Amino acid sequence: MHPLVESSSSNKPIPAQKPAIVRQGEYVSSEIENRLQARGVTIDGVIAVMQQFRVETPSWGYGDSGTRFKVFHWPGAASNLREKLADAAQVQQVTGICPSVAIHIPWDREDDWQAVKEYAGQLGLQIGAVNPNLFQDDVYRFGSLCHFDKAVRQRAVEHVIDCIHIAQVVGSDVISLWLADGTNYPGQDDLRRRRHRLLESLRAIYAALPAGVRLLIEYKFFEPAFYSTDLPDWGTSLLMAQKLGPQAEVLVDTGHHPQGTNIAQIVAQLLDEGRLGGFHFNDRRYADDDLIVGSQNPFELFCIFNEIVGAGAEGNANAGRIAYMIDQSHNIEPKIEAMIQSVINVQTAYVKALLVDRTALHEAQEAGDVLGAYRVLQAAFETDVRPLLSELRVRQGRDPDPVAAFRASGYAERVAHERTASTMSSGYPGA
Ligand code: RM4
Ligand code: MN
Ligand code: MN
Repeated sequence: MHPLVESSSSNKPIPAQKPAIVRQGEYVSSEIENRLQARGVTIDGVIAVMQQFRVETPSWGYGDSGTRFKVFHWPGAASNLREKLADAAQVQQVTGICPSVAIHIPWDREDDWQAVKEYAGQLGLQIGAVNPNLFQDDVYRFGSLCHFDKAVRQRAVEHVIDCIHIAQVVGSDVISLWLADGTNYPGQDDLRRRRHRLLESLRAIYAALPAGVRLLIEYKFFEPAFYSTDLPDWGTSLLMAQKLGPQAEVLVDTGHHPQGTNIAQIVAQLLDEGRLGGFHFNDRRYADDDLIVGSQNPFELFCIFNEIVGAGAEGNANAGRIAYMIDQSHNIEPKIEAMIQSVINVQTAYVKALLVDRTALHEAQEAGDVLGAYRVLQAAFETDVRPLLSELRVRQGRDPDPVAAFRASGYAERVAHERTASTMSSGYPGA
């Protein structure tokens, strides 16, 4: 017998009646509620924590982008910063947790940053992380901050300092640094010398950081360089950050690791060192493809949040100041909807991590109950949190289904019609 079907001891025929239909959402939310209540946690408490959660979206995720083989044009895709901000405002409108937008310079080059700040403000947005491009100019053929030519290094440092100035005007407190620097062949350059140049360049940048502005150092194990990459892993980024000072931290791009890497463990180590600056969320199956975060491996994303929530519960200060950012370039999917879905996936992983019974987990761990501990995580991960997230949105006066709300708004059709005349490029190479 199905466990949810009550057994009847009587042999009397069951009178024909309409079956009591319990809406799935009601059933699951009451199950969550019961489970939380047993631990003295309320739905209101979880929702209050969720209301503080913010995810930053990237300007470059709204423009045309693609692979090195082809950039497919999406009708109405944003082709300048104002359009990207207008699209980001749609994501904020339906999710309520995305009030800031990361920018890439010079993809998002503008003359009047004060005006950009005001325009963003009118849309209910602010500018978030400023990302300097150090890979598109011809002079960067052999690198930027690690280049053997001091003049090139100097130029790259100056570009980052320009970005620091932009950040100050737009009111951003994050500079997010990713380098394409590396070599393609053994012997092409001296690896230790490159490291010394990197440190020297980073020191010049760090010296220009105003108080309160953080420098996030991103790593990626390969691409575009194929023999050596100057910032290939979290350990190298952490070493650099530690040499620079407390305003330098590590940025974890979830798509930038070799297959099989345990990202949750990296996150745990960085939290413990107090140097987890932020995330670039995306997913990938093979190499870095900037797929929708959580689309390929939602359990990995959950495990990452489990480390953060666990550290936060123990008073780890770093857990409370992490910049959660999406870094995706949408190729074949509708860009705004893909961004909304990404935000939902991040939110889902986070709320599931909030549902982990930490006391039970700790007890199982200390008792050597391997399976019991795993089952505590599994119980949270397998919880259908959609009703909880719907409840959160409804309490904020939003539609419970952000993708459906966006589709119903008619925005995509409107911009596809209005923006067709645009000839400007989004800034993405090839677009
Ligand atoms: C890299 C990395 C950086 C992004 C560049 C353009 O793969 O993820 O964050 O800014 O792409
Ligand atoms: Mn990234
Ligand atoms: Mn990337």
